[in-house]
Amino acid sequence: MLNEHYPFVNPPLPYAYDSMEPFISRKTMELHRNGYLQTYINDLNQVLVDYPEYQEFSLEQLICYADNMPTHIRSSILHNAGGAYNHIFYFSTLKKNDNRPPSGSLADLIEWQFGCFENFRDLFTAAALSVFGSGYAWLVLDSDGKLAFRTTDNQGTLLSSKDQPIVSIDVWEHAYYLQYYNMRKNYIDDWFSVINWEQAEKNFSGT
Ligand code: MN3
Repeated sequence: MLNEHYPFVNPPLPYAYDSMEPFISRKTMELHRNGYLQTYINDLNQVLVDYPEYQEFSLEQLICYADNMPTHIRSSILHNAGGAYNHIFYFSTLKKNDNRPPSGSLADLIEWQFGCFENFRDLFTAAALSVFGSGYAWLVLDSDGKLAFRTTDNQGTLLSSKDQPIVSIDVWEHAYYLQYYNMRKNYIDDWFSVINWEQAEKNFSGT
């Protein structure tokens, strides 16, 4: 994502739209990428048309620099660049995992900190349920080298923190409503079957 700049383009999903069936439906994935993410990208480009001084900025740079921008575009930049950044990250950490827990160094730290995967899963679920309204729940590596759960509201990101994101779950209603209606818990439960643990391990180890 770092080298991308204006005009931003919606990257293709790294898998087919139906790859997460039955846990996340094809229709949900299509609407999510082609509707919601596309709109964030279109709206971000629209704001940047009149600001050539920001057209070489990456999504990360736009988000981190937004506080120094003119006040009338600040919230729009944060919302739309954050929306693009958060969705690309969320989509990148989806892959059917056949309900196999993670392996490798991330799994070792989960076991050391949480005792067992089920305990970790319960706490992650609670974090995702705790988002009031729209937002995301994140598993991160914090600045002390420990795993932690974070939540962000709306299209807020963790870029201004020292946390290193490992995986995220989008808990905006649009991420699940077509399939799960108001039952966020059922969506979260099923999302554990589509966490891309290989990508999580890469994000964890910084490779
Ligand atoms: Mn979303």
